[in-house]
Amino acid sequence: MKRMSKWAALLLTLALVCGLLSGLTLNASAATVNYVYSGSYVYNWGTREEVATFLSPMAEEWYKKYNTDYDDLASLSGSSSTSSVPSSALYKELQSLMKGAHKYITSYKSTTSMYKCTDCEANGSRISSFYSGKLIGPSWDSGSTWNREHTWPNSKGSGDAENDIMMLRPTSVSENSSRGNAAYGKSSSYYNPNSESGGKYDLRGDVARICLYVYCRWGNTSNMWGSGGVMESKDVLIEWMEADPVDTWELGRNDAVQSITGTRNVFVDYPELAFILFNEDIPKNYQSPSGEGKGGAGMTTTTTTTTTTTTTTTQGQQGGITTTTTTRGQSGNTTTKGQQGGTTTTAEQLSQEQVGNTTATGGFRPGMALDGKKTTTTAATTTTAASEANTDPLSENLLWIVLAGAGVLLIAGIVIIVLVNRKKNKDIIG
Ligand SMILES: [Ca+2]
Repeated sequence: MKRMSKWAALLLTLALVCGLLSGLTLNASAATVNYVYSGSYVYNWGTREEVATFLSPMAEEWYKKYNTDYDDLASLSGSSSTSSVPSSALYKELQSLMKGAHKYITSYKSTTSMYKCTDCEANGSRISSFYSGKLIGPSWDSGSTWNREHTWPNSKGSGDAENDIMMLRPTSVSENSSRGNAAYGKSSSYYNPNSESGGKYDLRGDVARICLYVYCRWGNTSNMWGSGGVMESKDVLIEWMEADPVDTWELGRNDAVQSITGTRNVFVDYPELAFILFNEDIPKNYQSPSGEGKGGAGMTTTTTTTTTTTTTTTQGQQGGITTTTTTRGQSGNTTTKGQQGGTTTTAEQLSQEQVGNTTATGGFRPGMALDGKKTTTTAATTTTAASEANTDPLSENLLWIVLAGAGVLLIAGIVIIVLVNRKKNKDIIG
């Protein structure tokens, strides 16, 4: 009996060690984004042409805040007929989500001082011209060297969207004029958005996702297609969405725009929804910020994520700028959806911030709960360049194998102890 008790103790110890190792593995798979702020505005932390294979912490919090996620949205129907898409359930839900979250609408004038946050690269001090990537600004020179490109031209009914910084992009004067008001497309007489960078950058998916944003958010459905619209055809849009996946620069810009206006371009976070909206198959092994293998027929996953936030520290990297590191961790079968369900919320209003000559409010910071308190605070962090890591599916599988093993060992230990005690009691009675 003594020997059996020793075995039980050994098994329990093994289970505890396995559990500890699992915890270490969990931390090792976490991805981080170091958010750098100018007032309440977040700098674009991304890099052009670096494919985004994870959702940013700000995005994760945003979807939690609006009590929705990819699965909710992907369960809604679109339509294979472009004329019917605007009346589809998915279109209506996307419009409601992006419009409802749009708390602050930028003025045309104010955008010039915001591009140093939204269109810089990796927290840099210069603006990256949209089509060419040429460095411009960041100071506004009244349009002599750079100006604002209406990716959805005014002449095509941009209307209220005219001042929306999501759509309005900074460009050098020359590339702005070479596009003119032409619709984007492959055929002659259409504008190829890659023509300015000499093949260095692929902007096809970028422009497709911006057009989809205006199409849904602002309801501009009558000027979407053909040479009189902004996109040659649905087929070209779908082809470009597949050929040019979201890069971290687009994702970082989505965070930056959210910090200004409160809303996001859902097609940047979940580009798969564009395929569903038009009843098209999601390409197999499609790379996207969801990072969860959503693409391809029959691919399913139950993995969800949780977000923890580390402390805020000021390093003066860009003079008075605050840096917050947010860690994105994988969390097994737990679900965070609906955590804040049923609560009535309003967008967190931060104090008024000066950016250039413009005053603006809006947005919320990563790690902030809806009541403005930090959700979780852990160890302090230092300021480093923006970085991220993709979760390796193999290490995730190993993690769950280890966790399952630990669980089996733990249960086995408990059973042995119970059996030993029962036998002990019988011996005493006997
Ligand atoms: Ca691109």
